[in-house]
Amino acid sequence: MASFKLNNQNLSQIAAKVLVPQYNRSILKTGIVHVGIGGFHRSHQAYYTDQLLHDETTKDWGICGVALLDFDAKIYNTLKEQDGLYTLIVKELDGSLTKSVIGSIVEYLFAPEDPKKVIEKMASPEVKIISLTITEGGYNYDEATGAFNFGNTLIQQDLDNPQAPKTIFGYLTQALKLRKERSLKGCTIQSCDNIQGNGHVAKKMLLSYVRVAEPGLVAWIEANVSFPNAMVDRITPATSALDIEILKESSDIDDAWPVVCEPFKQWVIEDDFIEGRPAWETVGAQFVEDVVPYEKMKLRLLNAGHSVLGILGALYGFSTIDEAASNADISSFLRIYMGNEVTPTLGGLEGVNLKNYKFSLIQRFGNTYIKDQIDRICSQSSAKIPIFILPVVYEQLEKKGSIDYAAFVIAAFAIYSVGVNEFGTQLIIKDAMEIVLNEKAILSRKNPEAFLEIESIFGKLKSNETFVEAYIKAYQNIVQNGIEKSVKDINSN
Ligand code: CS2
Repeated sequence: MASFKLNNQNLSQIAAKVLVPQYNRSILKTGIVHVGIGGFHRSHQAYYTDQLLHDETTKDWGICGVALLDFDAKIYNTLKEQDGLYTLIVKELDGSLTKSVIGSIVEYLFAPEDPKKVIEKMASPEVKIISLTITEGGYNYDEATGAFNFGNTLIQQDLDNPQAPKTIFGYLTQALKLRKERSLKGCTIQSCDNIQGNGHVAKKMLLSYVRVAEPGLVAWIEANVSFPNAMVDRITPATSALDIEILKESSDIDDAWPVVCEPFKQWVIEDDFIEGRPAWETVGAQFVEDVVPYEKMKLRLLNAGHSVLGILGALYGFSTIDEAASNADISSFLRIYMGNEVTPTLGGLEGVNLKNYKFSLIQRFGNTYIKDQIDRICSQSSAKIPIFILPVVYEQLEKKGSIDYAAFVIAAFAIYSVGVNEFGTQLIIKDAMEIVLNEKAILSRKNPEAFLEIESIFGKLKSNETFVEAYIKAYQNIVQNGIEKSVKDINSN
């Protein structure tokens, strides 16, 4: 049987096989502009919003998806050809697939093609929320000092050409300026990235930029724009060619870019939306007063857990997270790291059972159907490690707690950054700091401390004797005895 290209016209045929939007997409207002329409946005916020739009009374919260970077042309073109529609494929724990067509993205823009259009859309009175998944690195701060990085050439270009911005900061500044000039209301800027205090960071970075670019706008932003913090969670690996093929074979849907994800999802949000918000709580999101403990729990256990599995897994020669998680030694390492080093830093979580959370993580990491790519997890580690792992190191050093497992992971990352493991497998270093990581990793073969000299990642850690001692011990153990034996060794200490 022929397959149907996913688009509005074919939706009624597709509905015979798969759940499709049961609401009238053509009457929706665009209340949200979302920047960064990769897999995670589409398995998470766009999914929650799609669920909500099934309630007939909700008509104000369609999403306009913005592709910000040249690199995002493919996803933009796909959404354009498919009228904003895409299939979400949930890989259940028993291997079955739950598929649905998601309809909440009703408009899509490609910023490099028409920056003005994006600025106008962000300034449109019906838009109440500008949400972001721009990755950890997208917030443009120096990991060690927390300061906005004006050295970034794109930022300099935005300061020189405010009307044709390239970065999120240039876009937001122009859009908010228009809102102010036109005496329109403000809006909410909602970060959906894995950063501790993501709303606070978004605000701090935007204001740092605006203070230089448009100083007269600072007070208006402070009074008219809110920046809620949130914890976001749903494991969303990169879509493979096989996923696309299986969807076509099993459901006759020809979708150029479906999204695959795990069944679990969580969204804990601070209720601080200055111009109103969708009732996401009716479809499972939690609104809380203080999201900090939830963020810490997720970043330090799930995201750090991913980095541990990814970095160690790569040195073992694995290519997916479930392979690493099912190795008994790596899995014990992870449990001990979570129990002895992370858990002591997680106070103040009323009503959350940490033991159950950690147990469920081990299950989620082990889901053999997800096949989350180790390459995906290890990519941009220079931005992830300072958020996921180092805060635990600093807190533990302060209270004289254990840091040996964290130091081991950093040593493993130094060895990873050479670009090849002890079995001769090439490792892909996809990182904004790729060159410096590789240079320091090579120097570390003679002097392991060289890696810790990357101050924009490790700050002053190289002068902490306790940490350096644990790091060197781990580094030498891995190099001399191999990754497998050294993981066994540390686990048995
Ligand atoms: C991952 C996250 O990027 C990473 O390293 O840990 O993408 C993770 O899968 C998501 O945050 C899950 O919510």
